[in-house]
Amino acid sequence: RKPTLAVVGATGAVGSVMLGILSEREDVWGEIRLVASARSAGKVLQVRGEDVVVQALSPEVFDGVDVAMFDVPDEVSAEWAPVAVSRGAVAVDNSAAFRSDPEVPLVVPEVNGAQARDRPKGIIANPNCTTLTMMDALGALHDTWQLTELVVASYQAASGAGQPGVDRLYDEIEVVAGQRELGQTSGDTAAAIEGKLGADSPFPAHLVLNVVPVAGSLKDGGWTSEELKVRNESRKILGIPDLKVSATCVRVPVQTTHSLAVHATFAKEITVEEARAALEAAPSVEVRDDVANGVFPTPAGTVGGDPTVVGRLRQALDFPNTLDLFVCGDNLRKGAALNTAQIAELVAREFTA
Ligand code: 11C
Repeated sequence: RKPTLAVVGATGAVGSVMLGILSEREDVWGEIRLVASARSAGKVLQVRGEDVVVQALSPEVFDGVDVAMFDVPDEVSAEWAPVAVSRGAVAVDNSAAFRSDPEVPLVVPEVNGAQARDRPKGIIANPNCTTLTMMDALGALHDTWQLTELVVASYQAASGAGQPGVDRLYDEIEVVAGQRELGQTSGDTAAAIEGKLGADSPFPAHLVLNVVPVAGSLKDGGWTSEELKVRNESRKILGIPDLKVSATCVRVPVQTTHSLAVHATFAKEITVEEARAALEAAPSVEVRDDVANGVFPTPAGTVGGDPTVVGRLRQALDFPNTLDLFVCGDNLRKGAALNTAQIAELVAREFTA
C-alpha cells in the first residue's frame, strides 16, 4: 500500500519548498496530511495539484500516519517527533533536536542511506543545511581517498534563518536602494537601517552591503552553533569520528543557496583530474569547473536546483593530499526539504517493497 505522510511545519520557508518537491517527485505517497501551528490551521495549500486544508498540530493528527516530516524549530520537534512515533509514525526530523543522539541516524541518502533502517527511536534526523551542502561531494571523494581533515568557510544565505531572514534582507535592500553615499563610513549603513527598520533582526548585524562572520548562536570557546554542527554532523554522516574539522560560518546577502570554500585533506594523494572524475560520477553532484570559460559555481546559478554544484577544483600548492574546492547547494532544497523528502522516500519503500 502507499503510505500516509504528514508534513509538520507545512507553512514555513522549508515547508513551502517541500510542498513543491512533493508535487514534482515520483508520487510514492497515499494521503498527504499538512500540519502546522493552531494559528495556521484552516489555511488551504496546494500539493500534487490538489487543495489540502492545514490541520493543527495535535497527537490525533498523527493517527494513521506512516511517516511524519518535521520542518519546525528544535523545541517543537523535541516535543512532537516522539508523539508522532508513539502514534505509529516514523519521524524524519529537520531540526537539530536529535542529530547528535547516537540512537538517531543522521542521513544523507547518497552517502549513508542504509543507516535510515537502523532507527531504534523511530526517528531519523536530517542534517543542517551548511553541512549538507558539501556532504555529497565529500562523500564521493572520501570513498576512494579517505578524508582526514576538513577546513571550511561558509557563505550562508539569508533564508537559512527562514522567512524572517529573507524578509529582513529585502527590507534592508529597500533601505539602501539608491543611497550611494552609504557604505563609505563605518556605521553609516547600520544607522540608516536601524533608523528605518529598528534593531530587531534575525542577524547580529545588517546583511546588505555587508558580510556577517557570525551564523547561529554563540557557544563555548567562541565557536558558533553552526560551526560546531559542521564538525559534529560531518563526522557522524561520513562515519569518521576523529575527523579534524575547523569551520568559520559567515552570513552573506544572498537570498537562498549556501556556499562553502572547502580545504579537504585525504589519507592519499589526490589529483584534480581524479577528483573531477569522481565528482562527475556522483549522480547528485554537478561539476562546473572551467574558469577560463566563465564556468564556476555561484549561489545565483544554483538556487532552485537539486544538485550540489562544485567547481574551482585546485590541488593545494603546499599540501599534496589536499584539494581546495568551492561548493554551492540550495539550502532549502538539498539542504533541507529535498534531503528530508529523499529520507522519507527510503522509508516509504519499506511499505511498498
Ligand atoms: C542557517 N544552517 O543557515 C542554518 C539553518 O540546524 O537546521 C538550519 C539550522 C539547522 O542559519
